[in-house]
Amino acid sequence: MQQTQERTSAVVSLEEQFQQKIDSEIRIEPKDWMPEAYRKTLIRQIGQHAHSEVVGMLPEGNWITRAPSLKRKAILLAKIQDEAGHGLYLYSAAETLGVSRDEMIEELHSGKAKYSSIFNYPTLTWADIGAIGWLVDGAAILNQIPLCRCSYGPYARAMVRICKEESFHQRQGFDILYTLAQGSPEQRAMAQDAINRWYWPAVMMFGPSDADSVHSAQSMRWKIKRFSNDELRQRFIDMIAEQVKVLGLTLPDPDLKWNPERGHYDHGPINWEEFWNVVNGNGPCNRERLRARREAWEKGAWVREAALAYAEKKARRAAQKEETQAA
Ligand code: FAQ
Repeated sequence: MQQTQERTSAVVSLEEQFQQKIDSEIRIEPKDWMPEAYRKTLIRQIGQHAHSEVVGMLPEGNWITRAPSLKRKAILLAKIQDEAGHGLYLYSAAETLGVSRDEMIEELHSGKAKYSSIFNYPTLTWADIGAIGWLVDGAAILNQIPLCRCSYGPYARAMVRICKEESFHQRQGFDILYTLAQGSPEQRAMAQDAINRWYWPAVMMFGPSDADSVHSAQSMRWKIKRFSNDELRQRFIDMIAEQVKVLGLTLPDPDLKWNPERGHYDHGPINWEEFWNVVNGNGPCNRERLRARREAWEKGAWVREAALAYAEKKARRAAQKEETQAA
């Protein structure tokens, strides 16, 4: 009995020490003690973030062969490759928490792990590539800059480079829309239509409202998240409401209005039914996206096998060489 009590108080004090480190802005590193729930929350969030980067390549990949010029094609290819890189940094960051990449990928393919709702919408025209860059990368940056100060070291460090690349992505998206907005009436209409379709899904990317966000309070205590979903969403709306004026286009929200008392834009109601429908697998492209990822995984099996065989052969040769030298 006394032993159990001693063990319990030892655990409590470990938790207290852990929280003190967080409160003093000391980073948590992979070998440090951490509560199991902290580890699980990070695996969930970083894993979902990595999956979002990788699934996020699909809607844009749809336009590589149809980009309107060689220059646009080269830029789009570079952007999509950046997203693949972001996925890799993030899978590596999650692996430091004791989960394997294969386990995470299996969870994505089985539908157990989520990825961002935004990537379940189709890219119907070239202007959608501009809207993704401007709105989706714009939302991603606002959400990710505070993650550079996340309490978990490997995640925070991965986010620094990711954020630098995301700001180039947003600029290229804005540039596509700006060019279209200055073009023919048809091009301008195409840009407006893309904004009309992508604006609300981008607003929803920040997750459920604070009242419905199950993880926010604890994640903020642990300084994984620094701001709530609604705070970041409001920043996004304030930013986009100003930038759209430069494009000379509009946002599809008749209730959008500057509120001088709040110092923010007021906005219309968010369609949460649509959000949960998409999150729960019933958006316009959920099935198509998962099918594409599973197929890519199966088709890439020979590459993984070849890389493994090569690594094993190399290790065997190195061992043989060592034996010969020792003899
Ligand atoms: N979609 O309690 P909360 C990008 C889920 S990267 C789907 O508020 P939390 C780059 C949530 O997981 C975009 N599910 O959760 C790019 C939870 O479910 P669970 C991705 C969502 O974690 C650009 C439940 O709802 N960015 O765009 C969504 O505290 C262009 C309750 O929610 C990140 O992942 C959603 N939108 O806050 C690539 C950033 N929102 O797990 C290519 C890191 C919520 O209990 C092209 N993640 N859920 O089953 C985060 O900051 C947070 O995880 C939030 C959600 C803010 C997304």
